[in-house]
Amino acid sequence: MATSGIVFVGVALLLLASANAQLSESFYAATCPGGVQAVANVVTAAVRSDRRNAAGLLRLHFHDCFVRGCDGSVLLASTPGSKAEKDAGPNLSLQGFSIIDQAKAALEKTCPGVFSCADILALAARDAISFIGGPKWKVPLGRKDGFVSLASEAVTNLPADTLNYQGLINNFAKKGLSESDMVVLSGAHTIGLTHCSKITPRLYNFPGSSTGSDPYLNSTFVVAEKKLCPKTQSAAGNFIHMDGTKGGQTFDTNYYSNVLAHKAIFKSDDALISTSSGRTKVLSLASSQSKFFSSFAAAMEKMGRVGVLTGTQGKVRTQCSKK
Ligand code: HEM
Ligand SMILES: *[C@@H]1O[C@H](CO)[C@@H](O)[C@H](O)[C@H]1NC(C)=O
Ligand SMILES: CC(=O)N[C@H]1CO[C@H](CO)[C@@H](O)[C@@H]1O
Repeated sequence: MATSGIVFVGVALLLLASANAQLSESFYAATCPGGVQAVANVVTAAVRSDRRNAAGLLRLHFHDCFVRGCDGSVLLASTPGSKAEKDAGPNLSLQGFSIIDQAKAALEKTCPGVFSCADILALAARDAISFIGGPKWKVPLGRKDGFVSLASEAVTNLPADTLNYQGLINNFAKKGLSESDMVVLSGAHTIGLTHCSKITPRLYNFPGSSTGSDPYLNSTFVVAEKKLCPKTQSAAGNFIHMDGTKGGQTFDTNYYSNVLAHKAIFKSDDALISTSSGRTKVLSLASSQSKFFSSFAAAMEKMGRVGVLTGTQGKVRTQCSKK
């Protein structure tokens, strides 16, 4: 029993290692030479016309990789009787599907049936972030697309914004990502939007608070967020920047400064400085943009390898939303 378990783990590790070895930056050099550039063209045009798209594309790749690996399954539409990842609670606010569809349509014209949706997602995140002045990372290619997309798996695999430090570590560890990767990748929240409903419970009627707001939060920040998110029911769906002190337009270390100043939105952001290990990492990232950029680039390349399908393990979809 124990021996077969060890053999099984050994074989699984070998399979993982060989899947990794099969990804390569030049994967499409012969089969779709202009493909990588074609994706970049579509993505940069979309981000130039609306900078918000950068956040949408980055989050799309993250959600893809955390549910069944980076296999494009986040793009699949629900089918009768089966609710897909994109229709799960945590995913309802995902953005950028139409940009991926546009890139895919361009690729299907020049090299039909060759370029996977999972690879488009990985490239799109990289191209979008580098276009807005963030770091640029390598994107080895050759991912295949999966066939399965289940809303229930999105709920169980994506980290909840209520997790504490150990909960976040455990969630990332299930994807083979380290504590450091987790702290570094959380820095993605330097851009992008969230809903007022995510912070209003901390602004009004906070349990046990004499002022009504969460005493952990900086009081100047509370005043500013209350203006953006009034107590009314209708304001719950209003959008606010996750980086509420610098406008959330630039990819920089300001997320970590917010966390240190108690000006971040989620409990999971606060959690990063709730242990001495996390606090040390946050202080270091907050103090050096070049350190943040190089660490983020390395962690994104690592995230892009999570659970990838290669070779005959999956297929290349011709339409990213359809099996
Ligand atoms: C550490 C655990 C994480 C938690 C708990 C978390 C949670 C969230 C939540 C709750 C939102 C707002 C959703 C909404 O209001 O509709 C959000 C947005 C976002 N997240 Fe995360 N996230 C995490 C990690 C990541 C990672 C690793 C990345 C990318 C590498 C990422 C990228 C983003 C981006 C870019 C947005 C904004 C999307 C937009 O503006 O359209 N997040 N996240
Ligand atoms: C809260 O933030 C303001 C600036 O926005 C700062 O002046 C103040 O010192 C902060 N409060 C605390 C308790 O750190
Ligand atoms: C807009 C929306 O439906 N948001 C949901 C996102 O997911 C969380 C659970 O992770 C729900 O509580 C929100 O209602």
